[in-house]
Amino acid sequence: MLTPTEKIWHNGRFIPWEDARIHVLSHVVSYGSSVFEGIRCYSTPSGPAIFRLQDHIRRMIDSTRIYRIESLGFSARELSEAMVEVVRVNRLQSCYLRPIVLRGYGEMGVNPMKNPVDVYIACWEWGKYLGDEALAEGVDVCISSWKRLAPNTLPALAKAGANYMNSQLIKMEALTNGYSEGIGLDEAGFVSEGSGENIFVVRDGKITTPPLGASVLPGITRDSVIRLAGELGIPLVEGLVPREMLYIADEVFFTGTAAEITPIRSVDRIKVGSGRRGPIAEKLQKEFFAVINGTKPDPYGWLTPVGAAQPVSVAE
Ligand code: PPE
Repeated sequence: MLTPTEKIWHNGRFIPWEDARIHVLSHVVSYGSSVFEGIRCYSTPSGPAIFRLQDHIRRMIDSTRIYRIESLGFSARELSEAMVEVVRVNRLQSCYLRPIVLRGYGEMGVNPMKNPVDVYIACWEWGKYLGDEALAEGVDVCISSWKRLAPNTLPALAKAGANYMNSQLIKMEALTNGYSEGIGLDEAGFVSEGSGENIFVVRDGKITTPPLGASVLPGITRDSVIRLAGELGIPLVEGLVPREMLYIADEVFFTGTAAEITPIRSVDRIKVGSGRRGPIAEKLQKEFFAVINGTKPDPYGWLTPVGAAQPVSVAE
């Protein structure tokens, strides 16, 4: 169960956790009209630090643009300060941040343009997404019978609430059938991504990840792993991945804010490689965790220290 924190940021003010409520006839409830982000804040020796904050804010603003939300009423800088402040006022060392932009209460009907746009930012402590053992042991996954969003239906580059109805179908089916996670194929039948993770495949020392055109979310962790692989001299391409490549790969792993870098040890009960975390996933994890835990200097500028930002107005 979710453990509440004290405060949630709403349109520029802090409100008590339990007061962050919406009316049942808010546009978002009937029509799924929200965009959101998921961001991790890590505990480092110099205090809490938010991972790739500016990149998450940029993607959130991209999502609002796709859905014709013209203004949030807050600049990227103000949003960034608000996120830092949310962590600070809740006095957390490490947490998960969930900014949500939603079409609120006012008119009913599909047209959202007259409804107010509300911005919330919450945070809470969130442990390991796919179980405590997942990062070291790997997870068992299946190919979903549900495909991902087809191009030009629901835009996959937007992180919109409605997209997660598709993710829920994939996830529920996987769990019902005894797997930890499901992988969606794209409209053409190529590998797309997990219900809440991007995917990477390794064969003969070379990494492939599906391109953005394969109905994937442009993951921030995906981008981080692409960068880390470059730094570590591991060849990586963005390219179409046929389903059966998962069965003959040496390694397969997921990336995501919640899942971080999670090895996959079997797909459809076919063992991936040796059936355990492979050396490339382990190498990437090591580098990734060294940076995010602050045990190694952050050469990428990925961490925003929570201690260093200026406070925004805090109303009780
Ligand atoms: N694809 C999907 C569909 C997705 O939801 C996520 C994040 C990713 C890829 C990875 O993106 P990124 O986090 O930027 O590396 N999924 C978020 C939501 C998880 C949830 O259950 O809620 C997350 O990992 O925070």
